[in-house]
Amino acid sequence: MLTPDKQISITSDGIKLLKKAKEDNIETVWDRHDAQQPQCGFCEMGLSCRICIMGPCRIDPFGEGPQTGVCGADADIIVARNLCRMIAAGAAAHSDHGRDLVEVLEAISEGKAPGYKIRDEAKLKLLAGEYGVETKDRDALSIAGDLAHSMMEDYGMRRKKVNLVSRAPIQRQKVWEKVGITPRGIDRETSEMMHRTHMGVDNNWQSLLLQGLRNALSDGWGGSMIATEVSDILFGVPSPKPTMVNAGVLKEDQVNIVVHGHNPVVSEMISLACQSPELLEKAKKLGANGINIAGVCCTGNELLMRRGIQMAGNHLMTELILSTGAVDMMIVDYQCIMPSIGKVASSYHTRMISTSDKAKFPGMEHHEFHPDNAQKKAMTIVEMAIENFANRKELFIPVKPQEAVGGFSVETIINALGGTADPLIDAIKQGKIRGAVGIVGCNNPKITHDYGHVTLTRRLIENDILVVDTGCVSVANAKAGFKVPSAIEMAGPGLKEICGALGIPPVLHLGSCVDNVRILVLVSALANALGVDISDLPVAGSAPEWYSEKAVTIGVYCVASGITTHLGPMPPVTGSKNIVELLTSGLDDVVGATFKVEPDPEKAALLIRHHIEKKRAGLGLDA
Ligand code: SF4
Ligand code: MSK
Repeated sequence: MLTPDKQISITSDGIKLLKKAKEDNIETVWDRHDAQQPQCGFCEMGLSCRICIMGPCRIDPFGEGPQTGVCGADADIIVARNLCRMIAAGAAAHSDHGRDLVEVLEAISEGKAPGYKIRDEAKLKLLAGEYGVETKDRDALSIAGDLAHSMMEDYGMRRKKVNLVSRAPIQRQKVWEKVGITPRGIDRETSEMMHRTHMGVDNNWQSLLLQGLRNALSDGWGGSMIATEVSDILFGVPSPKPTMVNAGVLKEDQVNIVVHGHNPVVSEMISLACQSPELLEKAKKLGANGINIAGVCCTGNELLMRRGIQMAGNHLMTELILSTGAVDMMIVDYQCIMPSIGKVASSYHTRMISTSDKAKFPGMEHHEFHPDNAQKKAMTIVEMAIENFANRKELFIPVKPQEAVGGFSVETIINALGGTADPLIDAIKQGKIRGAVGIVGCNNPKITHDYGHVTLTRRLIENDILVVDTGCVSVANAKAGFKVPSAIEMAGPGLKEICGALGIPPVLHLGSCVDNVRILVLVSALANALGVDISDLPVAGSAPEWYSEKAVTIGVYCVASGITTHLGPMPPVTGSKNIVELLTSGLDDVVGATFKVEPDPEKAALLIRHHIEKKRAGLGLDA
């Protein structure tokens, strides 16, 4: 039986729209989750294997049935291989997103990407310097071409290590060298991970997992970092901008276009087309008072960070938003787009558009975007959305929008602090800020929507812990009202004083899922300023409602970078006691950080606070 609505979401728009969806006979993610019960216990424990067709095989967790697969793999090997393949898939997704941006950078340099341009030359030159590309007396386009080619090499096998690894504190780089997990090439590590997990290759669970760490690092300090940095070069470094969040950002009197997915290459062009005087005029002629672009998931976060575009919702809101009947068009690129949404949209007037050559969906019209045609395509598609405005039927926009501020890049945070990290470090030293936590990741129908994110965030800021967030958490926290300067009233006295003096909220929106690398850059700056390793800092990561393979990779690169990370849902590893022990305690001796799994956010807050206080004591801060 379906869980009662009040347990499905803590958000008012979520609850009201779910009721509306039910009235409209819409099947949602919660219905399908319910229909799947009971879910496979072997899979939940990581004990099923379908890597080859001598199987599929299962290990009996009670020790009565088979203890090895047909090939002889035991529980440790099977659990390790399954986890490592999740890491490889997550790394592939984020890093391929990075590759698409590098290809746009190259196309711009060749004059083959009309409408795209280098928006931040300073950042272009900074990255060029890091990649050893000559900048003196050279124009931006030729620098961009050389930088793109140099980044492409990072994806391959010519380098000894991925270039941006040098951004990590030297102590951390030494840890990776000692353990043998310095990433050598972005695609290389993913490819080697898939190779090692083929039947009959690496059958040592420890060395498999070490390659898992190296693979995740190739994403965090490689593909994802490239994605974020090239996005900043092409679309600008984010800076704080006011915005609005929740389903109330949809407008009754305007054409509503919702962008969904991750890569700003498409959504930025759509956003520009929405400002075209010609299209605005057409919208007016057809009875609309404007063109309203809103986001869901991370492509929305990319636009929010740089343009202040409003966010209609996060992962579990993507079906419900359609049941407003107010979305004239949803445009998707890739990742986290449920294959159900084309069917949901078919109950309303919404036109659904897919845009990526690598992501097609049932019930969607496919209009493929490439760097050379994106500008024109965006105009055509937005025009189609305008024409669809007249086909609306009944609307249900259930709430008023909530104000928020987004756009906190590392550069912005350092600027807000007066040009150096010193004021933040001083506040941490004085104990006014006890530490900082990055809360990241998704929603999951196994957990009350947004409850994990909001509860944990509330408890941390109450206890003087600064929170930075990304991805779907950032929307949950904005909807909860944590992202306006007056939210300092919900913070403890020290955090309230510091954020109040700086005029910033106690919860800072750092961007999309790939932007978790901004957290790596920030903690590296703090560690370098204090002359310590990242693992010495009073910081932690958390993914209270994660669901995706990308989230696994993010968690693993955070831990491998020295950031102890809390997970709400348990990953599928409980079939191996050895692996559970390694992930939750043994990794401390290897990389100075571990995972902590705790589904209850109240208890998780205590665990994280305890960890932060332990790190403070280690630095002698409260002696
Ligand atoms: Fe079974 Fe081994 Fe094949 Fe996995 S790799 S399906 S455990 S035989
Ligand atoms: S969109 S990976 S549900 S955060 Fe980045 Fe949200 Fe998680 Fe997708």
